[in-house]
Amino acid sequence: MRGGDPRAIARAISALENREPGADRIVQELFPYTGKAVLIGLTGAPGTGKSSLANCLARHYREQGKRVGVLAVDPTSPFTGGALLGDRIRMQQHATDQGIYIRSMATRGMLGGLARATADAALVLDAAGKDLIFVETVGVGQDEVEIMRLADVTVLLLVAGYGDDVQNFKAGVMEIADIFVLNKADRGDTDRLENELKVVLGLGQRPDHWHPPIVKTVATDGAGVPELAAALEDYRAHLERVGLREEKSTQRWQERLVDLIRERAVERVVKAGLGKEQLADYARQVARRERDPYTVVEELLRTAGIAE
Ligand SMILES: Nc1nc2c(ncn2[C@@H]2O[C@H](COP(=O)(O)OP(=O)(O)O)[C@@H](O)[C@H]2O)c(=O)[nH]1
Ligand SMILES: [Mg+2]
Repeated sequence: MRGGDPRAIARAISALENREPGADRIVQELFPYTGKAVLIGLTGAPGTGKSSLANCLARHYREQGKRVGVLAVDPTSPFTGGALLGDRIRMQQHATDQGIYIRSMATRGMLGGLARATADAALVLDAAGKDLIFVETVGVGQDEVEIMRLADVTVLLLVAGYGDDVQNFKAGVMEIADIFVLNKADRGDTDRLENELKVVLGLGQRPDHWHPPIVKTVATDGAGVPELAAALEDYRAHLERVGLREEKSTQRWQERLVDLIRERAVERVVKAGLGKEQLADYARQVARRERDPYTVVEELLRTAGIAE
């Protein structure tokens, strides 16, 4: 896997995704080899061109001899979503190149865990020597927000005339993305969108003093991709310069540790016998005021051996 063998990478990611017995050991053993890759989140509404842009970026960085991973997080089923079929066709041009690894992450089951699975997959790709890892996700929903928090840098794609106007996320727009991409610059009124965005961005100041740049791209022919790569490098250099890289990473791990504790606790309670029906029974008892929720939770934790 560390040599970049795609089949070994796929096996490791699947084992972690499915929480196969012994999967913990994979992370324990590969972890010392991680921390080198830069994780780049590509987010934006469906159809804004995230997959097309990931494809362009992958090509751009492969030409520079960098190794690239792409994780596509698609909430739609991999078997029904047209987008994924399109992704596969677009990505097929890289099919014979071992320096690039592409994987789509499916939605998880009852306990969620999509964000955790994606984070684990990124660790695998990091240990496998990828220099850059792109994570594509539509920016809505709990999972997606969690996934975007994993990224070292977040790129938000906007398309002129798509209705997802700048006005919609006026508040906090500075924090949403580190770099704004106005894709499909070959059509639509991109200049107007750029001006609107500039006005909104001009109103605020980020705590890290970064001024998010706006890059225009055409992901179908690669226009603007070198400029986007330069912006990514600028941001990385900025974090290094102001000494924020480690601080941000610590912050991220703080959140992930809490997520993992929560996930493991739920998992143990389920393993100790809390199925869907039992959960419904407990809920009914609480709803009828036969029992209070805290006593129920303490009892469940005790059964799972977590509480005394
Ligand atoms: N005209 C034009 N079409 C684009 C551009 N980027 C992507 N597309 C098209 O938009 C559609 C959606 O792109 P896709 O990359 O699948 O978007 P995603 O859902 O965000 O991953 C596809 O048909 C692309 O060929 C662009 O810059 N200009
Ligand atoms: Mg896509």
